[in-house]
Amino acid sequence: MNEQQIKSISKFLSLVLRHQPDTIGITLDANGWTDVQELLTRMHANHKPLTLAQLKTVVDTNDKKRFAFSADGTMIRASQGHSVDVSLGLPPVTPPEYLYHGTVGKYLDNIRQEGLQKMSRQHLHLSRDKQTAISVGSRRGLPVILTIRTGQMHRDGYLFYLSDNGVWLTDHVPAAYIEF
Ligand code: HQG
Repeated sequence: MNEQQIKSISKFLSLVLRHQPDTIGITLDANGWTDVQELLTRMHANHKPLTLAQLKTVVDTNDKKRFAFSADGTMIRASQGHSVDVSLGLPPVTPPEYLYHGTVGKYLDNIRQEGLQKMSRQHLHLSRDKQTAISVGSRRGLPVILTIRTGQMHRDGYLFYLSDNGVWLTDHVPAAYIEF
C-alpha cells in the first residue's frame, strides 16, 4: 500500500466506524466497537478487500491515531468523531485552564449567540494547543482560533473527556466562556 491508498482506507474506516456502519453492513456495539474479522469480511464483500496486516498498518500509521484495537485485538473502533450514538466509556477528567477550537469566520455570529455546539457529532471537539486548532479550522477555510476558558467551565460543573487519541471532548461551550 502506498500513502494514498492508506489515506483512502483511513477515510473509509472513518465513514463506517464513525458515521455509517450500515454502508457495508457492519454494526457497532454500545461502545463503538466492531468485530475485526467481520469488518474485513464486509470490506471484501463491498469490493474493498483488506487484509488484517493492511488494517494494522492503517491503524498504526494513522497521523491522528483515529482508530484503536481492543486489548485482545479482536475488536476495533474509532477513538472519537462519531455521529452515531455510541458511548466511548471515557471518565470525566480535569481539563487544562485553556483549550482551543478551530473554526471559520462564517460561523462566528452563530457561535457568539449560542456558544459552540456539537453539531452532528456526539461531542464538541476541543484542541489542546493552537497549532492543532489551526489545522482543524483549516479544513473549512481560513482558520479562526477561539480560546475556551475550560478551567472555569470545569469549576462551574461542566464535564470534559479526553479521547484515547488526545482530543478533548465536551457537550457545549456557552459563549460566556469563549475568548473571541
Ligand atoms: C462549527 C476532525 C455554527 C464548528 C478534526 C465546526 C476534529 C458552529 C463545525 C474533528 C457552532 C462542526 C471535529 C455554532 C460549532 N454555530 N457553527 N453554534 N458550534 N460550530 O467537523 O471541530 O480528521 O463536526 O466550529 O480534527 O471541525 O475527522 O467539528 O466548524 O478533531 O479525525 O461547526 O474532526 O478530526 O464541524 O472537527 P465538525 P470540528 P478527523
